Amino acid sequence: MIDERVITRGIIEEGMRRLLEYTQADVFIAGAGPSGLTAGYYLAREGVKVAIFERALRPGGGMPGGGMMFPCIVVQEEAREILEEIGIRYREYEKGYYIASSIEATAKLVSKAMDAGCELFNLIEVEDVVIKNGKVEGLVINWTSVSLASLHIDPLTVISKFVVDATGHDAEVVKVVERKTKGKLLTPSGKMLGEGPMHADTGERTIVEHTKEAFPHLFVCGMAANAVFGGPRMGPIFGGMLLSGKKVAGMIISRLKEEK
Ligand code: 48F
Repeated sequence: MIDERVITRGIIEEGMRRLLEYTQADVFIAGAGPSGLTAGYYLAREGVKVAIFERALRPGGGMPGGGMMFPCIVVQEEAREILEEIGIRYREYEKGYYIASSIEATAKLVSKAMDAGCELFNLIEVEDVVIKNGKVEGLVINWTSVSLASLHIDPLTVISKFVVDATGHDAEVVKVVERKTKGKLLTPSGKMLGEGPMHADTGERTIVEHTKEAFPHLFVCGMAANAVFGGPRMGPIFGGMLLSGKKVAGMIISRLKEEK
């Protein structure tokens, strides 16, 4: 006989155990879109203790929706090796343009990241950061349902050595830091420079260049990088997102070694 009480106890105990395990980590990533998932994979692969907090019910951000709901993504030559590494099948559409299923790409990024040891919490959103000693030292999190229902309920705090803002177009974590530090970001003006209109070629290039530290110990990757350091959007070409996630992981791995 299946005992409902065991199911209930198992779910509550295991869910709590997982969250308790991540009250402290090396790296927390806000957002489980393509760039955050790629960053999580490359960090976890090197033994870094990392978790992603995702506001939505399902991970993937803008990836599963492909382009205007056609379930396909385009990836350019520079990022083909990441498709290979993650095991995403693709075909060459025109020279240097590869097409993959947006659903398969999302599923395999999630699977690879979690297999490598990256923990993923859905339905939790990042609403603020901890700043101590002039640097970001953690995240302030709450259940997504709390803000959806406009409930006045205090959040909880988790502590990490580094944070990655992978929240996409809105760069939500950097935005809150900009506001609370009154414009002390590591951008030329100290403020967010904002995203520009569509230009796929420039956007794909700048997104990788702009993948860097936006405030001490707070990095940006993916579309958030162009929103913070100023660059155009690029639509459903995803090479830049994958390359940006890989780049931010490499930068943080170096810093973790330097600051040991
Ligand atoms: O938007 P998203 O997919 O970000 P990305 O990795 O990729 C961008 C592309 O999908 C696309 C594009 C391609 O050319 O431009 O837009 O940069 O994923 C961001 C994820 O972050 C979650 C959000 O639900 C989404 O899954 N998110 C946003 N704000 C928060 C958050 C927050 N405050 N806390 C937790 N998750």
